[in-house]
Amino acid sequence: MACHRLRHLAVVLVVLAVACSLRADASDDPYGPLRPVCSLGAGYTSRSLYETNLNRLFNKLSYEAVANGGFIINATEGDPKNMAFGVSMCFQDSNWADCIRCLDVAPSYATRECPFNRTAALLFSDCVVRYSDKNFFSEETEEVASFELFVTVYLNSSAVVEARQAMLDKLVVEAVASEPLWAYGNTTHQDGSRVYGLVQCRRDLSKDHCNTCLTNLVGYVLRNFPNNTAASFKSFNCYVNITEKYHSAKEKHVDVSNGV
Ligand SMILES: *[C@@H]1O[C@H](CO)[C@@H](O)[C@H](O)[C@H]1NC(C)=O
Ligand SMILES: *[C@@H]1O[C@H](CO)[C@@H](O)[C@H](O)[C@H]1NC(C)=O
Ligand SMILES: *[C@@H]1O[C@H](CO)[C@@H](O)[C@H](O)[C@H]1NC(C)=O
Ligand SMILES: *[C@@H]1O[C@H](CO)[C@@H](O)[C@H](O)[C@H]1NC(C)=O
Ligand SMILES: *[C@@H]1O[C@H](CO)[C@@H](O)[C@H](O)[C@H]1NC(C)=O
Ligand SMILES: CC(=O)N[C@H]1CO[C@H](CO)[C@@H](O)[C@@H]1O
Repeated sequence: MACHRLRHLAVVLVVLAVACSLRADASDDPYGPLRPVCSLGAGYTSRSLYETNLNRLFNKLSYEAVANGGFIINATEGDPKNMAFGVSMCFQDSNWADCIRCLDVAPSYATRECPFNRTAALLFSDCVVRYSDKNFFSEETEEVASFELFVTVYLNSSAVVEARQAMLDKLVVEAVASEPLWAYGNTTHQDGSRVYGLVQCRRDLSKDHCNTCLTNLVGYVLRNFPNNTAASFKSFNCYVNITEKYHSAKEKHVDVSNGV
C-alpha cells in the first residue's frame, strides 16, 4: 500500500531540478502519464478475449467516465474467466476540459506504455486510471517494486503554516464520511493569509482504505513540507493539494520511492 509505506520513511527523497525532471518531459508531451506502472505478471496476447474485454473496458474508463461526470467506479467487462476490472477518475480540482482530455487519451497511453499487460495503473496530472484482470476494487493499489508520489511544492518559508494541520485533519474526516470521498476547505494563517486544502481518494476505495491513505499522506506532507504554502501530492490512491492565492513559482519535482 503506497500510503502505508509513507509511514516507514526509509524513503529516498530525490529532489530533481525542474530542468531535468518530468516537467521537461511534460513539455514534450503534456498529456502523457506522470508515470505508468505496468504489472510484471502474466500478459495477454493479441486477439485474445482479454484484449477484447480490455478494449471495451477502455471505452467505459474514458467515454462513459466523461458522460458520468469524470469518473467510473467498479467497471467490468467480460465473463468471469476473462474479466477486465477498471476504475478511472479525474482529480477534483482539474478543469473539466483537462479532465475530458485526460480520460480521452488515457487508453492510448495505456496500450502504448504497458502493451499486453493485464494490470496497469497510470497516473496523469488530471486523472488516474487503473485496470486489472483481478478485482482490486476498494483496495489501495500496492505496486510491485516501488511507488511514486508526485509532488509539486511552492516554497515559502516565511509563512506560518500550523493552521493547515487542523484544516487537513478536518478535511480527511469529511472526505472519508462523504460519498465522493473528497473534501475542500480553507483556513487562515496567523499572518492573515488564507490557505485552501483539497483531499481526495480514488473513488472506489473503501472508507477504511481512504482514511489510511489520506491520514498517512497528510502526516507525510506536514512532516516533510512544513514550510510550503502550496503543494500537490498525487498517488494512485489519494491526493492532497494545499494552495494559496499567491504563491511563488518555484517548483520542485520530488520522486518518493522506497528504494527497492
Ligand atoms: C466496488 O467494489 C467493492 C469491492 O467489490 C465494493 O465493496 C464496493 O461497494 C463497490 N462500489 C460501488 C460503488 O459499487
Ligand atoms: C472558507 O471556509 C469558510 C468556512 O469553512 C467558508 O464559509 C468559505 O466559503 C470558504 N471560502 C472559500 C473561498 O472557499
Ligand atoms: C521550516 O521553517 C523553520 C523555521 O524557519 C525551520 O527551522 C525549519 O528548518 C524549516 N523546515 C524545513 C523542512 O524546511
Ligand atoms: C492545487 O489546487 C489549486 C486550486 O484548485 C490549483 O490551481 C493547482 O493547480 C493545484 N496544484 C497543483 C500543483 O496541482
Ligand atoms: C510568502 O507568504 C507570505 C505570507 O503568506 C506572502 O506575503 C508572500 O508574498 C509569500 N512569498 C512568496 C514569494 O510567495
Ligand atoms: C507480460 C507483459 O507483457 N509484461 C510487460 C508489462 O510491461 C512491462 C513494462 O512496459 C514490460 O517490460 C513487460 O514485458
